[in-house]
Amino acid sequence: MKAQIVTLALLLASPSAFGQIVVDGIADIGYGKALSVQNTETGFGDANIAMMNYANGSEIDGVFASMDAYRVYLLIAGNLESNFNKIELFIDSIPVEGQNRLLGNNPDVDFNGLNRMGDDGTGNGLKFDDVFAPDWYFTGTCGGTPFATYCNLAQLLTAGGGVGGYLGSGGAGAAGVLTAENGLMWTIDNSNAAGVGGQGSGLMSGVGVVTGIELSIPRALLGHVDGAALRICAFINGLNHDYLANQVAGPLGGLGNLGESRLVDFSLLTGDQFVVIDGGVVVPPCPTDLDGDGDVSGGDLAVVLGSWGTPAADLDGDGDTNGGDLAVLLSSWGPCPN
Ligand SMILES: [Ca+2]
Ligand SMILES: [Ca+2]
Ligand SMILES: [Ca+2]
Ligand SMILES: [Ca+2]
Repeated sequence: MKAQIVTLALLLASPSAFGQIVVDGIADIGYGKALSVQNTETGFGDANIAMMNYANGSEIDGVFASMDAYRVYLLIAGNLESNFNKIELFIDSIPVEGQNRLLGNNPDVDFNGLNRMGDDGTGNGLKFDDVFAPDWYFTGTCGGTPFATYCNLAQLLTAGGGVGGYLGSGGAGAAGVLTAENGLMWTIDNSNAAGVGGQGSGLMSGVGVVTGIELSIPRALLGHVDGAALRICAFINGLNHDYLANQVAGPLGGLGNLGESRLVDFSLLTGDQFVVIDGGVVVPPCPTDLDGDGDVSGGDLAVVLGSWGTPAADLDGDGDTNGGDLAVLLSSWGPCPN
């Protein structure tokens, strides 16, 4: 038994041994291959400094995503320039509801930056592809000395008027993870110096980049239920949320920067400017079988105890391993269902 625990402790040194994802700004094995790869040179500067906490350009080289019973994980590979440019994420997590075209009466977050993209009263407003109607908006930014990140989250109700607010400040890499009160976690590793170049338009591949912006968001927060589609549209925007870069996921096929935010219409641009995270199989058959031996027993208990206070055996999605995870484990004690 003692030797078994030592072996488990060694395994825990590498949480990805369980396919688990660690929020640190680096793509984990658990993500599998990228859902989307950039195909367009960035119009917002090619980052070439290779520092984790500073970048001199912005690019989205690819999108990795994964989901478990409690959380959705995202790794937006690339860079976010440390000049307070924005990463904008729109999340379509609830069928039928949401805003295909951004209204002008959404929550005032990040100096009213969300509404800067919305309808100014003349019937415009950033429009997404036809099937995409996001229900949530996340925006992140970074810069300053010392380096810091800031982020906001807002609801996108079908008729507007939802709630939203500032989530807090963080830093870079694993040490800089922001864990908000609502359970959302994010950080950035800005060390990429590869990916697409800075020609401003034209084709180039972002394949191979595995560092960037990483988030973990509780599915309950997003109102996402098993089997529902989960779609994400991500793009880079200017300082005041008023000028879109050409760095979009899915990509633009060589186009230049898109410019004025509230005039952008993704439904008129070739391809899907969103990625789809498979909502079909999200609950593993036996999520508490942490050591994979087919039942929930002492070995799994050892994993939970050995991970105490870390995210390594986070079963209830609150970002660490503690009494809640122990309760989840004990409630499923015994053989895994077939
Ligand atoms: Ca990671
Ligand atoms: Ca929706
Ligand atoms: Ca690059
Ligand atoms: Ca399109």
